[in-house]
Amino acid sequence: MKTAFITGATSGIGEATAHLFAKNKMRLVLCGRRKEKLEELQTILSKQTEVLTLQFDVSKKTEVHDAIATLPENFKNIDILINNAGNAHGLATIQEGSIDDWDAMLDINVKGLLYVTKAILPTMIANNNGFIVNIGSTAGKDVYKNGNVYCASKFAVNALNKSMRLDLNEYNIRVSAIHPGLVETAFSEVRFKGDTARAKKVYTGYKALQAEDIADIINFVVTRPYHINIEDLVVYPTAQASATMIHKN
Ligand code: 8X3
Repeated sequence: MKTAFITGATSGIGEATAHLFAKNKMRLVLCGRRKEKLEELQTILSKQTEVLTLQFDVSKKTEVHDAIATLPENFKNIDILINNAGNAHGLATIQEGSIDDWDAMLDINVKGLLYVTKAILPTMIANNNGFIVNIGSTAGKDVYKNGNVYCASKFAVNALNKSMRLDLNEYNIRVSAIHPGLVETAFSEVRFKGDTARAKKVYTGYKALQAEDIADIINFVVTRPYHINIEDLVVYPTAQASATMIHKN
């Protein structure tokens, strides 16, 4: 039985991936900030597989380190790390953007991914086995107006995905990224700070990707034979041709 460790498991792509992995009988370590949501997932998914939940904030390095240090023997040997936790905060020009929003995005999307990876790697290296899947974004491939720091954080994920693979090559560790375009999750509600009407507009007039679509692709990537390492996959909804071109009805 493979053990998968998922950050940001309490919503969106992370939650959908947890459900699919449970169905496929992977042992799960589910991480997030919301205790009640983690408990709810544990109750549901424990019916299908072994589940451990860890409550911490990826952007707090001590919390990350301490939480991962508590992993019991049967959950310690992580085969698959899904670096999924990430958010957008605000959508504004550089001159108008909020420094607090910038800090949050860089702390969660970049530093958080690094803290978690650093804490998990010693076991993967010792085992000479492991798979890290970084959830980036099409915003890490192309910039768009007002995207500035969010795009920069996802360009950093893209760079880290490539460089981790170089550093970990000699340890037989696979490193992949998935870069989704518009996925209909709580993403835009967080970006627009609870403005649900504005968030909803992002996903109307066309069929956006669903969290389950990306979970399915993650599952495809991690279930290839071990000699196959997909560098990355860029995934758009059919109606989206680029970061800024979306055909809406
Ligand atoms: C999510 C896609 O287009 O909002 O990362 O940047 S986008």
